[in-house]
Amino acid sequence: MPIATLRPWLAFAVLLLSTAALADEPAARKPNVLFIAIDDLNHWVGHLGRNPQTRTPNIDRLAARGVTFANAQCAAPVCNPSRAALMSGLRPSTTGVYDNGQVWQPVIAKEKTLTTQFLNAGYDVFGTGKIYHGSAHRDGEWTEYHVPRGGGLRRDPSAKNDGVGGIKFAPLASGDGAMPDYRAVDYALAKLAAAHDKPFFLAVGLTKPHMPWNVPKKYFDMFPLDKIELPPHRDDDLADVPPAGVRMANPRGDHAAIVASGRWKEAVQAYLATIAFADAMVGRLLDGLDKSPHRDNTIVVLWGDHGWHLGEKEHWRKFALWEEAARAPLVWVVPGVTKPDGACSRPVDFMSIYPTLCDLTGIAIPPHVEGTSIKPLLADPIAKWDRPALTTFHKDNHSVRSERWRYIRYANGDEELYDHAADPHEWTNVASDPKHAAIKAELAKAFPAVNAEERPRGDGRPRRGRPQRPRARPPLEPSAS
Ligand SMILES: [Ca+2]
Ligand SMILES: [Ca+2]
Repeated sequence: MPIATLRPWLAFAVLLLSTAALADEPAARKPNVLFIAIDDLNHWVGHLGRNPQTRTPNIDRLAARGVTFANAQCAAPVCNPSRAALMSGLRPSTTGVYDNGQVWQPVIAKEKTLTTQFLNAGYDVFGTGKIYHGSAHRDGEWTEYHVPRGGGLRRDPSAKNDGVGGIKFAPLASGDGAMPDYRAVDYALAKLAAAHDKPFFLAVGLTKPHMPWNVPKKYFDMFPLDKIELPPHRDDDLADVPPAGVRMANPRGDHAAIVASGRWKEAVQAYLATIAFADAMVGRLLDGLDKSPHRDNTIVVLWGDHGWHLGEKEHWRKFALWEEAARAPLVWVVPGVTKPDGACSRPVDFMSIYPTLCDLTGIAIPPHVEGTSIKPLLADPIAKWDRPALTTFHKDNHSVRSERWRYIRYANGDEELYDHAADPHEWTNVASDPKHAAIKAELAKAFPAVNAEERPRGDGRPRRGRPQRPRARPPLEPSAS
């Protein structure tokens, strides 16, 4: 085509592009939201300093752009209730959804969920991967939902075996591109690269570092086994933990098996490797955001759904109310609100995410929402803040975290109190010291007034196909002690 013929087309194309640019960035356009959920990521991220071996350069660079919360606590230390609470604004003690297997859909109306608020406000709401437990997503609460499927993952021949009992780990011969999380990020990158005629809410749920700790071998190679340090722990740590707490620790379960196997350090290596993989996926997302036309008008919030023990208090996994199980990363970058390198030590729990997102985007916070917006802390991380964080695991078992203290009270009345000013690893339970009675009474005010009965496991409908698996753990019932 001769140049002379091209010129009018070029002019037309330029006109189209500039019109699109104008339409894309009107002054009053609401910000987009990039909502990153990371499954089973405890506080082993570099910038929090809890584990100096961990390698999370991408989560750390996100934190350096905004505010990281160093005292962020989950609403429940298990996938399903943590996520159901965060996404609905309703605590486990309100819904009775305390554990995996207790289906949330019958007790959480569509009108109440976070994504419904954004749809109603005119957003396109995209989801991929694991946002709710089991990647559940209901029609009418998302514009589009993408679930990447696994397949083709192969174990590296150097893997000794597949772990110890229920603690599953082994390097993979496959590359990053075979991982379902990689494909979830691919979906998100396409959404970030595209032009949108509405503001968007993009939820990306990474399923690692949840077990099995199977990630490409290069991530294991980042953490040579002979350099691995066990996390700080005391062999006698449970001696001052009351019976209800010892039952949660379950020392004769995973921990006994790991110690007997001699593979504790291998498990630590595998968790670190899996975190490094998840961090690399976060890096891909951030690179995609930075290259996108939405870079300067997108709120980013990153959260882990709960913590993880790797032998501290002779406990493994989540399913407990101590710092290792309750604390998780929470990072916010909010254009026009946060400043770089913000670090907030105020206690917040993940019930804050829903109302904060509403607050930041001009959406009315629905009256059922139990959390509080932390927008004041995003603007000023050392602003005064007198609300503690609350974590619940099964009915009537709660942990309250203030800036200095953790107070746990179990259904049977057993108690633990830890002074983080002197004891960051919660080794010394001072609950029985009379001089702390006033502290306990003050913290106890944060326990919920309502403690709903446990929801039945399953949704009550007859099952097709295989019967449900039995509970992996005994129920936590009040003891007579
Ligand atoms: Ca989880
Ligand atoms: Ca102890």
